[in-house]
Amino acid sequence: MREELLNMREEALHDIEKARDLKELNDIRIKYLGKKGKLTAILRGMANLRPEERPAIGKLANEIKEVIEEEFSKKSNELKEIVKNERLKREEIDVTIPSKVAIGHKHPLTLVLDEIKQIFLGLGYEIVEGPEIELDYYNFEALNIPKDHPARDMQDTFYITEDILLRTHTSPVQVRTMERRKPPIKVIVPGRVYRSDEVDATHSPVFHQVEGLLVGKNVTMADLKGTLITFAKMFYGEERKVRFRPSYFPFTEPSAEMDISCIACNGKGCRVCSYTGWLEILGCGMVHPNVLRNSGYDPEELTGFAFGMGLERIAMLKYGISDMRLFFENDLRFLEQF
Ligand code: 2NL
Repeated sequence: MREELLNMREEALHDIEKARDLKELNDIRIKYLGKKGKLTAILRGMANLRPEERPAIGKLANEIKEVIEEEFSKKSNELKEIVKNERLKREEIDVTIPSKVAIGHKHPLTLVLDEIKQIFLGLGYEIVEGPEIELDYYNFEALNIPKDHPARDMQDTFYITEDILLRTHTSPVQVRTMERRKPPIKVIVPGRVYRSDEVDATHSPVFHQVEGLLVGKNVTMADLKGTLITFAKMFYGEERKVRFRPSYFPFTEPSAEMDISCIACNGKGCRVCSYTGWLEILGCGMVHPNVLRNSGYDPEELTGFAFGMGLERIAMLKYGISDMRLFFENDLRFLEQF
């Protein structure tokens, strides 16, 4: 019986050693230590032993049981450790791997506006904004555009009521600024403006303007020219030629259009400049005496100049974009190029 016990011990330890997973190990435990297990079976045979042999065999059986249990528990911990390590390996996350989060960037119109703002801030201008829903008075009347003026054609404007409309330019903000403050005034006014236009490559019912206004004592056309030539060269490059052509706006007198030598052909003439060598980039003029009077200023005492440009047009010329609709479609293939 002693022999039997020792053999079983060897067999059990060997089986435990070979177990490959917890399920197998548990089956081995049942095989040896379970109610119907081998150890139990051997111990049943104790009844046939002589009484004086029983204590020694009983002691050995208990020792063997303990050894098997100890080995079983060691092996069980080993297998659990292996399972845990495999799982850790499988679920490993390397937090140092660079993630491919797409970082957004500025819209081309914002890029161009930022650059324009920076130039005028450098020249001592202040940036002012105002309402997109305006009174007829500020959008037209105060700007020397009376009720019967052709620029007031209903087709060119979105009216909300008789007196309230979507602004067609940012000039009403300048009028409001003049009303509120004493000169000198030196502001640029960027913003969204509205016209009742059909969408095409060069028109949109919503677009953006940057206007500027300077009012003070002894302000002349020379100040206007100096300022706008400086702007054109800072924005488009020192080598650009600049010219002023006479024009008409109801709110300025005299009025002019400013051109730069074509950035595509350098003035030789090409499709971009319609073979003229020049690109029109803004309108400007000396503030009309009626506009100064409407804002509470005495035109005998104060004068000023003003200018306005379309942001979309400026951006199209700068980046060589041929269709204005691209700015508003938000197609990433377009936006990601800037
Ligand atoms: C253009 C031309 C212009 C102005 C805007 C202005 C504003 C006040 C008084 C006088 Cl409050 N003038 N603004 C003057 C001349 C031209 O814009 O082609 N814009 C896209």
